[in-house]
Amino acid sequence: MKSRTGMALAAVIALVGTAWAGADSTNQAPAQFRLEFDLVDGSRIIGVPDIASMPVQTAYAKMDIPLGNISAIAIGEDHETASFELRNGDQLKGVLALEPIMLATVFGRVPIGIEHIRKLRVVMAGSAGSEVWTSPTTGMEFVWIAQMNMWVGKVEVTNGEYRKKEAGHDSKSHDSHSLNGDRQPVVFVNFDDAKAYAAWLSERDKAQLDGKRYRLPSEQEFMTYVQCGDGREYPWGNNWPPRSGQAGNYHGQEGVGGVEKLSGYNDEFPVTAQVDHLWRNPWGLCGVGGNVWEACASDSSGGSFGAWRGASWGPESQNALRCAYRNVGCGSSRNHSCGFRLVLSP
Ligand SMILES: [Ca+2]
Repeated sequence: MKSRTGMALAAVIALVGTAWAGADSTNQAPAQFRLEFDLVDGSRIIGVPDIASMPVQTAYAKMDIPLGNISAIAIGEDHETASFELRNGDQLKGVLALEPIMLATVFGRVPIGIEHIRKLRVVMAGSAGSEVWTSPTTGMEFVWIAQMNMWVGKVEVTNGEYRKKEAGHDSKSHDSHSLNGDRQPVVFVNFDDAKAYAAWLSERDKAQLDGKRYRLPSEQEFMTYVQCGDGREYPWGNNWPPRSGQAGNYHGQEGVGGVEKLSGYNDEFPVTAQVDHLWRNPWGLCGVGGNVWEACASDSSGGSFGAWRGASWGPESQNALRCAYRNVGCGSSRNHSCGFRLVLSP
């Protein structure tokens, strides 16, 4: 523990604007943001950056974009060109003039040069999506949604996680594409199967849950996290059609079969997608729209069926892709496009 004198000295140094290079220098970084880097070698690193904006030269202007306006940046293979996804839905291309970013990580301070970066995402620290709970039994991740005062499953429950309870479960295949991979969402489960799984996992993780339990979300809770607090029409925003790579897994041009496909959209997943590969919404949740219809309860007791929500990878109408659309098909049916996501709450 640092002495009072040390703390006073640090305060003085900070006051006179001198760089403080001691062990606590990470505290000087703009800690309201965290950056998540996907690196060229396949590794991932998370930390607090020492910058508050990104300098970019576009075809028409030189700009300095505050991190708070940025959702993600993909870096081209030339290690220079960058595609920005902004939080308001705008897209921007340009050249990044970037010194290595100093990142305060759990390993200490690490410089990350642009040549190592494939993609980076900006997460607002302390906001939804920045804190994760991991189920000890399954490894399933839940993100803290402060606006809801509860944890929501980051992704849909997968075949691998479901088979920890039902070892023989088979999610089958569709048109010779497997639906049964460990990281694909479990399908051929109904509302009662999902409810039983939540109860089983609550029992298995009980010692760590501190009185909380896993359950199915209510339809109202689903509406809150699919709209991310801004009343959006569709899970990705208000634009129609969605932009490729910036929505979920729907029946795009890559879809199988002769049924009409989403115009101008290609998500590269002909059937269910591995849940980790899906577009992430502003609250840090993947696949809330598309991939599989998710079983929701009528209220937050999680006890009785409300509706299937969020649409799927299969052919759906434009209306069915809206956040508010309720698929009130039978809760006891099992098929290739219906699965579920869990929440964790008191
Ligand atoms: Ca698709």
